[in-house]
Amino acid sequence: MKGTGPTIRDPRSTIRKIRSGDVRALARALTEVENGGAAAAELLRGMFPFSGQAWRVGITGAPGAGKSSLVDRLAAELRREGKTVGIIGVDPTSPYSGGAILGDRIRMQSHASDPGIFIRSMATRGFLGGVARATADVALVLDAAGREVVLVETVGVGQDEVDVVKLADVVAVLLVPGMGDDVQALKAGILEIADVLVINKSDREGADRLEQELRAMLEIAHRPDGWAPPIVRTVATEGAGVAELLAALRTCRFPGRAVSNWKARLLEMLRERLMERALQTGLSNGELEAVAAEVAERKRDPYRFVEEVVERACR
Ligand SMILES: Nc1nc2c(ncn2[C@@H]2O[C@H](COP(=O)(O)OP(=O)(O)O)[C@@H](O)[C@H]2O)c(=O)[nH]1
Ligand SMILES: [Mg+2]
Repeated sequence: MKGTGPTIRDPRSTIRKIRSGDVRALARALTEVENGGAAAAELLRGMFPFSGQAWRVGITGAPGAGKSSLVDRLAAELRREGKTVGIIGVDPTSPYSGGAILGDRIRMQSHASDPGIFIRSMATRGFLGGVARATADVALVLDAAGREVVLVETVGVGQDEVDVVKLADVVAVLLVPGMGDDVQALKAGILEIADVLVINKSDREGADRLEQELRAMLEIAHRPDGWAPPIVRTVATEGAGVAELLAALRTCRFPGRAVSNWKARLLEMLRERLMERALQTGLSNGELEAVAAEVAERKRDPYRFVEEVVERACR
């Protein structure tokens, strides 16, 4: 990933430009941050004091559930309110071609000429610290750039996706009618992250049944914080239910979440940084191979070795 696009020579002037609304500077900074380029750390440190203002909304669900369509409608609704919007698309199933997911680009092109909406599609491979780290950093820059709402679209409910949406202040999980037994299978995963449950494609048959299943699920399974996720029906393609969804999202306030999210993120940042240090100072690629061979033959103690590397890295 490294080496794509021009590098940033003067992070401080870039930050000034971003703060004054320069979207080209913003785009360049995001690339630098995404790729973990040379100026990334300084950019992030410089942007951090301006962050903490945006409302960050995560939208997740299976491929084809209608996330992009819904994000598109949510963005339009927010624009009507006069809010500035940043959109981050994290979608490993969509082909990534030159900075935008093709389908999303087409679906969202209604906003193409509106500077109040800034869309960023992320690649999902090749990040040093993982997609979650890159997405969180991109969201932070959009936040500090003055975007009032940041919408994050991510596929699925696997661990990676959970990590990605964890950066959000509120998370909507999209379900579609006709998934039947899948609700049972998804139960644990859904409840872990859903602040609002969305039945999209509710123009299709089976919306009533899905809602009944979800209500039954919510009656037996409770979140540790006692929050019962509201259920909202939408037809993203027509914009139906979008205002209701926005209202439901706005009822979600979780006072402890910022702290628990930062705790997870700090640990992740530390892990990444310590690993980097260990690789720089204590452990070359060749050495790892050699040591692994010795350990496999019981000629070397792996526990002692790890201690030594950590000591060297932290000196
Ligand atoms: N019938 C119906 N189709 C929808 C609805 N929302 C999205 N779609 C369609 O479902 C397909 C996938 O939508 P998309 O937004 O790309 O889903 P994503 O993969 O979750 O981002 C597209 O063909 C949409 O037009 C809906 O509410 N009703
Ligand atoms: Mg999509």
